[in-house]
Amino acid sequence: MRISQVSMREIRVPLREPFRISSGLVAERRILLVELTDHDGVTAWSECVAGEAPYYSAETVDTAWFAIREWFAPRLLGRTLGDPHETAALLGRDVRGHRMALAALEMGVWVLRANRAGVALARMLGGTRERVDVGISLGIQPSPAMLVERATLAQSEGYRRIKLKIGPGHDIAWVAAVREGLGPDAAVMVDANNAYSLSDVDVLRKLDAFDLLMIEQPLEHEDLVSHAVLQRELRTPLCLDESITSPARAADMIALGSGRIINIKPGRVGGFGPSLQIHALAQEHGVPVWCGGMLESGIGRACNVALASLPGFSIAGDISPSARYWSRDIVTPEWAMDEHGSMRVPLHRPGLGVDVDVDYVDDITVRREDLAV
Ligand code: OSB
Ligand code: MG
Repeated sequence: MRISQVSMREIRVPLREPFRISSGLVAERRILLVELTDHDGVTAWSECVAGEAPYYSAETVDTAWFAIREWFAPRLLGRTLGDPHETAALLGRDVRGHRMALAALEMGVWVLRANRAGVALARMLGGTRERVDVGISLGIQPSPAMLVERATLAQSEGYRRIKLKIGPGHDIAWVAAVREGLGPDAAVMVDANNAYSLSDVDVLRKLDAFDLLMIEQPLEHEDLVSHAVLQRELRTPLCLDESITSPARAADMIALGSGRIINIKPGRVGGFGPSLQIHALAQEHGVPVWCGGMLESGIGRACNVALASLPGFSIAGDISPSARYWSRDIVTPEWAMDEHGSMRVPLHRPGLGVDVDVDYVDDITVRREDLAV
C-alpha cells in the first residue's frame, strides 16, 4: 500500500449547544479532516481532535495543519507501508509532541487498510463487542438546578454513565445536587480538566462522599507525582485524560499510582497503535480503560466506537450519539443510541462503517490543501 495523496480540510460546524469545561467554552467547532488516497485510488477519512485554542493541549487546528503539511505527510507520501502497528513510530521518529496531528494520519492509515481489506475497522483493531455502552459528558451549567435538569434528562434517555464537568466554584454543590436528584445507583463521575491543585485537597476530599465512579484529571496535566499524592488521600479512583499522551505516560501512571483508570482518546495518544499498547498494558495491570471523546464529528466518532469495542474497554465511553452534538452530522447513517444507552458497532461494514456525506462536507469546508507525491 502506497499513499499518493494527503488531503486536509477544515470544516466549521456549530454545536447544538455550547459546551463549557473548566478551561474554556466551545460553541462552534473547527475540525481538521484528513482524506488519504493510495496508489489504487482507495481513500480513507480521518479526523484530528485538536481544538481551536490550546486549552486542552498545546495543539490546535492550526498547529496540526502545519505539522501535517511540514513533517508528517512527507513521511507517508510515496512510501510503501507495511504493518499499521508501525505507522506511529514511522511518523513520530525524532519528533517531539504533535501527537494529535500524528494521530490523524495514523488513524487514516488504519482506516485505509480496513477499506482495502473490506473489513470493519473495529475488527482490524481486535474489537469484539457488537454494542458499546454510551456515556454523556455534561458541560458546566450556571446553577446546580440546571445541571440536575440536564442529568435527569440524560438518565431518562438511557445514558449508562453521566460525567459532570467541574471546576473551582462549580463543584461540591453541583455534584451533591446531582447525586440527590439521580439517586444512589446512578453511575456518576466528574471531570475537572486540570482545574485544581494539591492545595484544594479539602474540596477534593469532599467528593469522596458522593460515590463517584471516578474523578477525571483533577490536577495539572504534566504532574503525575501530585496525582499520586492525591490518589493516596482519596477513596474515589482518579482517572487520567490529559496526562496520558503516550503508552510511556500510561506506564508511569501505573508505576507511580497516579490514578487507577485510564481515559484513552486515540486522537490524543498518537493513534490506534499507541491506544492498543495502552489497552494491553492496562489489561496486564488490571486497570480499567474507557474511550474518551473530543466533540468529534461522525468520522472521529467512528474511530472511537471501533476502539471502544475492544475487550478492555469496560466502562461506558464519551461516545454520545450524533444528535447530541450536531443538527446534522457529516456521516450516514448518523451515530445513534438506543433507550438502554447502547450503540451498535458496525462490525459488518468495511472501514469506518459509515459513509461520509461529501457534498455536505464540501458545503462546510472553509479551506482545503492537497499534498501529493
Ligand atoms: O476532558 O474529556 C474531556 C470535550 C472536549 C475536550 C475535553 C473533553 C471533552 C469532553 C466531551 O468531555 C466528551 C465528548 O466528546 O462527548
Ligand atoms: Mg477529560
